[in-house]
Amino acid sequence: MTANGPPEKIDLLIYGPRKPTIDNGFDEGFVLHHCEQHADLDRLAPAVAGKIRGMAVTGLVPCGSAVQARFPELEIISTFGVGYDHVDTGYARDHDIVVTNTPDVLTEEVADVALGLLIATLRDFVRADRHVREGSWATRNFPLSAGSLRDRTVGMVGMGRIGQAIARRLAASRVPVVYHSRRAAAGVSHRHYPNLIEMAKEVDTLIVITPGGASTEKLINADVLAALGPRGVVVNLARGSVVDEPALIHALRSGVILAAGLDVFAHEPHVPEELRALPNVVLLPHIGSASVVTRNAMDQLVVDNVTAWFAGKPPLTPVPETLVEGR
Ligand code: 8YV
Repeated sequence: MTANGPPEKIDLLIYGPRKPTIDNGFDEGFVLHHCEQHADLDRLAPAVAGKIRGMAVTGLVPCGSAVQARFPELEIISTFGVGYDHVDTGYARDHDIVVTNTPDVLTEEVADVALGLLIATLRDFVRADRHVREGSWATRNFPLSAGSLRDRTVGMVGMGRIGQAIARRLAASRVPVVYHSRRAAAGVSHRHYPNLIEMAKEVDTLIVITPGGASTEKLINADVLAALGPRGVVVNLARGSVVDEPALIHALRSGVILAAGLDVFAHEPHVPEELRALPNVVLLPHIGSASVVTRNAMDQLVVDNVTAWFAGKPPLTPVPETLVEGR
């Protein structure tokens, strides 16, 4: 409350692509400022930057220490998406900035897409669709697919909430599942491999659903792909950074592995021409969570985290690195 007047409004920066669902989610207690891209931050007047207390990050825009340091009054970064490798949580923690993300509301959606992408890759759905559209079916049957889900063992790389939701779907499809992660996941009965190469040797399919960032950079490298072998299939819904993309392209081209289904890329939205030219890949434009219903739920959670914080309540979904009790 100001000395003699109405309550002071809270200045928020909406950083990333414009989203009406997020803008409209904030009531008149907030003043919204927008920067759609990193370069737009330079256009913010210093007087405005000095007042920003909250940031709603609406996409995978970089939010490192230099970005956060522009806003000395920043208290909360509420980012869209479950992954937050674009946010420097170490800097945030050291400067008492709470970071929130949008877990849970996208879990089942992304798991659905993982299974769909795996089957589309194994059973050649994209080329089969083209076969029908081109009118080729009347003259020749579509060839039998080299791949099938029936004779596979899946090694999950990552067994968090989405990994477990994927594993449930695979179990329902009677596909054996094992997993690699740094530590065994609590309450998960699938076999845990602390060593990724050891797991890759034992399975023929990897589904990558581990957080991005420095600790998982190029985890899926040439050695892992070689261990997976010529029946190998890689499905990646995590971050492009987790896969050594040139090594993957080489492995797909030379028969080191069979095929890949990719929803994420190292330099998305740019996808290398070598990858786009390969027949044994299914390429999606990072749509794991991209349905109207799920994206609306994620937008709402971005808003709800900020609103809770400035109402003096604990944020709903803080990331573990910056866990706080409230203001
Ligand atoms: C979003 C994601 O597509 O949740 C994530 O980590 O990668 C996706 O759901 C991403 O946040 C893009 O804005």
